[in-house]
Amino acid sequence: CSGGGGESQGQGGGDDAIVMGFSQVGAESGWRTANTESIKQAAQDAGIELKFSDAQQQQENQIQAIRNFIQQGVDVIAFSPVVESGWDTVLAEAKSAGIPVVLTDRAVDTDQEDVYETFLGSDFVEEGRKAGRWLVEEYADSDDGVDIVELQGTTGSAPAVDRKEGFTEIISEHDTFEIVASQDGDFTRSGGQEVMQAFLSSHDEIDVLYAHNDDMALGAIESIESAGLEPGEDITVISIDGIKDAFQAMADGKINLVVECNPLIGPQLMDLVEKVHAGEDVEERIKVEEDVYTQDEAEEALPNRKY
Ligand code: GZL
Repeated sequence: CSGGGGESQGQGGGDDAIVMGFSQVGAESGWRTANTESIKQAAQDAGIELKFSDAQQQQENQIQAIRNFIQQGVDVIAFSPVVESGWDTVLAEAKSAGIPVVLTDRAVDTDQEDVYETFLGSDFVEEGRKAGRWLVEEYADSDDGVDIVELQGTTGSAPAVDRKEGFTEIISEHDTFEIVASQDGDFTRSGGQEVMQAFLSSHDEIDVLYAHNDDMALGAIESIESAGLEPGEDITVISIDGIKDAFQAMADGKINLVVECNPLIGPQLMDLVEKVHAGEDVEERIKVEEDVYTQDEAEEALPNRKY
């Protein structure tokens, strides 16, 4: 695939360095910040010239960035699509320019064939299942109904769609559980705080909060405490990502479960970019390994957390 890359542009890495364009979703969460740092550090370590663009969670900014990369004739384009749909045209443009594309973190919905080489990212459906399985176990002996509020990630994004799907798949096997409210908090702390505040003012009885990421859970915890309730006690809190602040909140008894979603995929991504650039075959789907952590494991795990 080196044919489509054109001359290497700009400074750094020497004449034969791979030039890679990366369009990042934004800087909306602790997970995203760690993901960006991992990608930048890994590019530097690999001697890859990285052109990096932050889209501030706007799809049109990502599409523009990808077009700029095509214009500049980069060797490889990688990106984390903020939402699943709306990529067909720009992916076709990269393909006709002969520039290979690597998807990271989030997936796209497309019927087009061969418009990207591989997708490196977590299994968000499984992350949702893990959250659901723990909850079913936790409330196995409960005779009462369990009312759940759900803080969804960005509407239309793969993690929001899939984490909802996996969680619902598991809890719907039991009639104990009901999601009484579900709303988009955009993966941010402010979004989580605002939406949880609305949930609390419109629901007298909330047993569980299921947040699609830690930043929304941490924002929601502030609203729960402002309402005079104890997060982790009065309301069971389940979250996904595994950033340090969430582990600290777990150690403080305010979050009950964290499902890990590993952002540190920079080195794997650079290996893939080198293989793709060299025209080597790569697997179509590469999943990221990750765990689940309960409150009693938080204290011990905290010092070893890398993000
Ligand atoms: C998941 C990633 C999500 C994180 C959020 O891989 O796309 O986006 O869970 C981030 O923290 O905003």
